[in-house]
Amino acid sequence: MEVKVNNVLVKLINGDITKEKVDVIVNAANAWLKHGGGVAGAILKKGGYSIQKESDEYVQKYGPVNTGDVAVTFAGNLEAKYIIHAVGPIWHGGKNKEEEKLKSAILSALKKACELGVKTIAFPAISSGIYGFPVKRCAEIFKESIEKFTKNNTCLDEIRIVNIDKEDHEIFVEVFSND
Ligand code: AR6
Repeated sequence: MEVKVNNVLVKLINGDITKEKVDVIVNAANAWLKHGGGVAGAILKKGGYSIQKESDEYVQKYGPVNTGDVAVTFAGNLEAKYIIHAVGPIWHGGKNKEEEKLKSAILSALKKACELGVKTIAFPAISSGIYGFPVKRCAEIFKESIEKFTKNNTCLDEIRIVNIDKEDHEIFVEVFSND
């Protein structure tokens, strides 16, 4: 599915994010950039150990990444130029500012992509897997964040949201179809 949000093309894709041909792939990371399962595990498996090595060096130098913030590494063997590691919140029932923190993670990744001077970016549904964030609410927050960001966007041409899970992907399609 494709929609134009302000001046940016937004594509929702059912598939493996590591196969996307984009300038930046966003990782659904944890604070210590220890890439375990889910998207992070897939990125490491295909991108190679250099991504973990660079991540470890980052944490050694700057400390753990705050929830809602991002860190950048190169993308190893992946076709992308960079990985933006975005740390989403763990869902604790919604009373721990999880929504605000997810929005911050998305907006921080978009802003960082502009600083890197890239044109295309692919996001996973940050926090909605191992971190337990409700998928529909996650999709709504993605939509709100992209609408907000693209009002003043002068750098990105295309934003993709890629999910390997068909049902989760369909929830995103439904949310982005509603005005
Ligand atoms: N391509 C696209 N989407 C995927 C893929 C893939 N290869 N694999 C999973 N998904 P998750 P989180 C979807 O768990 O909740 C890791 O251990 C999945 O269906 O990757 O933010 C990290 O190191 C779900 O909708 O991210 C952290 O510790 C979405 O991606 C922790 O998990 C996000 O699922 C982060 O958990």
